[in-house]
Amino acid sequence: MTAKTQKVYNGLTEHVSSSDERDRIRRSLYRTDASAIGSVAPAWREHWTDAELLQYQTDGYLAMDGLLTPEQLELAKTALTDLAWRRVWNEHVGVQEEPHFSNGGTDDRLADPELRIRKLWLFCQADKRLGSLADSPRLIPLLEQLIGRGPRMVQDMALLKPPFVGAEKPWHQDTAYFDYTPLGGVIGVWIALDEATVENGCMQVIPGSHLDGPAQHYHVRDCQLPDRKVAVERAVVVPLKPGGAMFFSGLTHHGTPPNTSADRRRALQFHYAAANCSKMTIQEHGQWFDDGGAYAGCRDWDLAAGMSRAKIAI
Ligand SMILES: O=C(O)CCC(=O)C(=O)O
Repeated sequence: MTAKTQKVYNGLTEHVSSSDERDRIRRSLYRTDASAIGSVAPAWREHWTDAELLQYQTDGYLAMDGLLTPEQLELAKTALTDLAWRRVWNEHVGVQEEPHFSNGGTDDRLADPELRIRKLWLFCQADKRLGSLADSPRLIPLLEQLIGRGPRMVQDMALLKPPFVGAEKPWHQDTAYFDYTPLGGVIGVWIALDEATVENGCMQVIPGSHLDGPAQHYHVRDCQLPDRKVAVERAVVVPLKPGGAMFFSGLTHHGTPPNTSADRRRALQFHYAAANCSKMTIQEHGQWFDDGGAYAGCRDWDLAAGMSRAKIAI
């Protein structure tokens, strides 16, 4: 008898929702009403104000339009197209097709191969144009006000949520995926390259959720917070203009709804760890993300012998 090898979750969802499920997700797990719009500073400034810094502490996120200059914005979009067509590449770059397509789905409206990509990652070494955005002098001082001097970039990715078929990224905390401690030292910077709207799947966050600390994550449609634990009534949407950015704590609950619109929604996302952060083991991670002794984080690829994965009872 041959042993069945089980594919280990690698941080990429393969789930494809039916259109009914997409509708249910949009309606029941995300906000669409204008009363739930988060605040966004209207233009780039070198520093956050004291009031904004206080807001970051209480809400766990801050947003600002205009982080990228129009030139940087064009350069970022061109660089992603070059990656999508592998005109720029190295062996470390990762690419994930939108699960709709990798599971055999088709869509005649999306003939351009770039519109079939969900995610690219680890490209900053291969493409210095993108690398220079991650340590841009327009970004770093804003970041340092939030996590102190000398942050290290620990992840670079682009999320390209295609039109019509772009799947949800379910609600989660990024620290469920990272192995840096202290958890509060990890911060994400999500930069819109197209206008990010409620319709095409802009970021949604639960203000203040970072203050509750790490929460259990399970495999449902992705590694995520259980749907019934999402405080949708407290959620706010964070629409951004092209070049706008959201800075958010690695403990902030966030997600993006499916893209059912005709517009694509490209974004860059860089994560940084504060200078005092260090790596932790999977066992230490499992102490934060624990469900009665079973592992309830998202680092399945690290799971050690003897550790079991927590299962959700729906
Ligand atoms: O851009 C998106 O759709 C979601 C990004 C995100 O939250 C993540 O990759 O952790």
